[in-house]
Amino acid sequence: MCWSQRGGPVTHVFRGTFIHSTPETALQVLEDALLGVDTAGKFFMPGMIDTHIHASQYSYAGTALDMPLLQWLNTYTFPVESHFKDLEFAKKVYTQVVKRTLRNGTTTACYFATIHTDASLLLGQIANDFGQRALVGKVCMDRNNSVKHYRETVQESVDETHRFIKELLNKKYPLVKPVVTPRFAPSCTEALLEQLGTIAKNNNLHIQSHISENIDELKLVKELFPDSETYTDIYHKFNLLTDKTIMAHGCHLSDKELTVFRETGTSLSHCPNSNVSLCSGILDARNVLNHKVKLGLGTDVAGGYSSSILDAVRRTLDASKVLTIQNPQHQTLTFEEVFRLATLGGSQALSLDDQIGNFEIGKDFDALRVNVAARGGPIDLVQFDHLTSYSLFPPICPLKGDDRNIVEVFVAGRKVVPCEDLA
Ligand code: XAN
Repeated sequence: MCWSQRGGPVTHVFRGTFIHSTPETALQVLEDALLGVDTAGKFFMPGMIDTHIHASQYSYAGTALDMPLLQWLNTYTFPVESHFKDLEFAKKVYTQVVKRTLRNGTTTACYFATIHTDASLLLGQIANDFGQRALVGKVCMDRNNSVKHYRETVQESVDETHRFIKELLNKKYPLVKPVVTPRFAPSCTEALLEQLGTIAKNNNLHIQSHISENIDELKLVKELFPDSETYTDIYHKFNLLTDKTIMAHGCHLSDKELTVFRETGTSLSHCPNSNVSLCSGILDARNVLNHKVKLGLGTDVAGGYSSSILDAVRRTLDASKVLTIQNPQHQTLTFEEVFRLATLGGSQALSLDDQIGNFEIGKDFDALRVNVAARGGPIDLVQFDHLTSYSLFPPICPLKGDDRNIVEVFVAGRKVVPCEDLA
């Protein structure tokens, strides 16, 4: 740690040529110099990674949380998602969600779109235009008895998935990739799951889906797939569990299933806001980590009502503390562990940790510049005057701060917040 002459730590170091005047020299040129700046209350942290978010559900985030998962899907989600065949509507919502999540410090997002290929391609284009790193999934589902016009045949789903992958890759967006997206086992027949496993394998693509979120869902899965011993076995059987697979929720996975996750390199997205908002369950994240399963955080908009990973950090701590209240032997997650889940953990969960997740040499500069005492922000100066250690700044911001404290956002070295409104 370097300290400035005024006693505060040097929090910014700029490298380059500096030109100034001194009492002795009218113009002093300092070539290839390092300038340390003492800006108390400001720091850089890695960009946050949302490992599970439904871009199409952003349109009703913060409403409609009065039902458990299966009824919620049938009543709200499927009718809303069916509207995304309208590209104007899709453009409006996808522009909002990309702008908002970037503003919230999400430098990488793993998105579910809808079954509509052109609207899903549009989401990829919008993420690229605004400079967000993104995995984008065209949703696949050939089973839906409640909203019959919102489903595909196996052949349509397979053909459109091929088209989606081909057209998105042809765009050559540097930071946007396609992800094979079977919605979840209850929405897909075995025939479709099998084909999607093959497509992902042949194209070496990421895969995303949901698993073991809610008890009624588990019962439905048993009815629909009577030959599979566990929920995990269904995906495993069709080659959908790989080291590029991310499964959301997993609240009710057994230790045996978590072992399959570890063996296959499959990761989990912890979505604590959604898990509580839809009364689905509480993931024991400590147990997941003990099983050495890769774990990241997800907002799961709109089962989760917040599109901020800072919210997911808080909810993850709360969920862990609830488990400790229920069982004092439970080893509560620490703030530091949860901070890691929001950043490096997310990058590992998406198998992007060779590129992002922290400031190790060789990685891309996906970063947030944070100002604890941002003017008009939620943290009062008087509080942080009481702090004696600069090491307390990082915790206070994720726990009390919000987007007002995130003054700049960089993705792959490009400043994307503040940004020109491209819409
Ligand atoms: N399972 C789901 N869970 C969830 O939280 N949101 C969804 O859209 C969904 N689809 C299947």
